[in-house]
Amino acid sequence: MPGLSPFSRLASPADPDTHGEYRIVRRPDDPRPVYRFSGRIDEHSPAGFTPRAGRYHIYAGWFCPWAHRVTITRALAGLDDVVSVSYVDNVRDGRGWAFRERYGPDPVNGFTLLREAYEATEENFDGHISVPALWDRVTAGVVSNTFKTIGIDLATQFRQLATPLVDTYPERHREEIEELDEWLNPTVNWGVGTAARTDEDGVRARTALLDALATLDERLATRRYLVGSTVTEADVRLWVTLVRYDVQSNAHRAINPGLHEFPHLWAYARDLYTLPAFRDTTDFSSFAAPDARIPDWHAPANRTGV
Ligand SMILES: N[C@@H](CCC(=O)N[C@@H](CS)C(=O)NCC(=O)O)C(=O)O
Repeated sequence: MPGLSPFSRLASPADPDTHGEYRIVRRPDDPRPVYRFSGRIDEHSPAGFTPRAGRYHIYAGWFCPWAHRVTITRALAGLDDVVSVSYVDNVRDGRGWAFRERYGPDPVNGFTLLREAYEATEENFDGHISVPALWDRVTAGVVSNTFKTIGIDLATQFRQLATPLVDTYPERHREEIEELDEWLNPTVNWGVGTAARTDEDGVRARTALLDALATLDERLATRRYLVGSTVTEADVRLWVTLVRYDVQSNAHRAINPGLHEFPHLWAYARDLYTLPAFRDTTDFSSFAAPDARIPDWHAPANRTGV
C-alpha cells in the first residue's frame, strides 16, 4: 500500500511558531568553510566519487537560483536518466528545507527534512542545510553542496554515460567563463539581492548592477551567447538571475523599470527560455512575488541572426 511506504513520508507544514525561524548556526572560531561539502566527481576521485549512472541524486529547490543552475546543466548534459533530482518545498522553518505535498517525498532516502541528509553525512552537522545538495547512494552521504563545482562536474564527468545536448564547459572557453564569473557573480548574481535597498550599500550595488546589465546588453547585441557560439555555463549562471529579475529581485521596480530596458539582454533571456532545459526547470510560482506580473517570456526572441 503506497500509504505505508517510508518513501511517502512528508514533513508537517512549516511552522515557525513551533520550530522557530531557520537560522544559520556558525561558531565564530570555526575555520571550516561555510559550505562544508565540496567533493568532486571524477573517474580517479581519491574519495571514490566515480561517475556512474544511477549513483547520484540532486536535492534541489525550484525557488533556488543556485539549484536552478544545476538542474539546467543536468538537462543540457543529457543526464535526465543518469542523475536523479527531487525538490524540497519552497518554505521552511527552523528545521530547514523539507519534503512536503507540493513536490512530493524524498524518493531516495524517505527523509522528511533535508537536514537528515546532512546529519547522515556528518554527525551533529551545524552548517547550512542548503540546496543544491548532491547525494551519493553508494556512500549514503552528501558529496557536495558547492553549487559551482556540482555544475562543472555534471557538465564534464558523465560524457561517456550520456549524450549531452551541448558541452557547457568546453576546455577552450573555461578561462573566459570563469573570468566572467568573477565579475558577474558578485555584481549580478549576488548584487540583485542588495540593489533594491535604499541604503548606501543598496545604491552602490544598484549602480554596479545596472552598469553590468548595460555592458551585457552591448555584448549580446553582436553575439547570441556570452562565450563562444553555443550555450555555456556562463549563460546558465547568468540566466537564473535574469529569469527572477522582473518578478522577484526587481518585482517592485526598485532597481529599474524592468529587464526590457536592456533589449538585447531581454531577447537573449527569452531565446534561452525556448530551450526545454531552461523552460522545464523553471517554475515561476516558486519564486515570483505574489503581486508580480510575469512578462511575456514567449515573445519571439529573433536571435538566430545575431
Ligand atoms: N549560498 C550557497 C548557495 C546555495 C544556497 O544559498 N541555497 C539556499 C537556497 S537558494 C539555501 O539552501 N540556503 C540555506 C543555507 O544556506 O543555509 C552557496 O554559496 O553554496
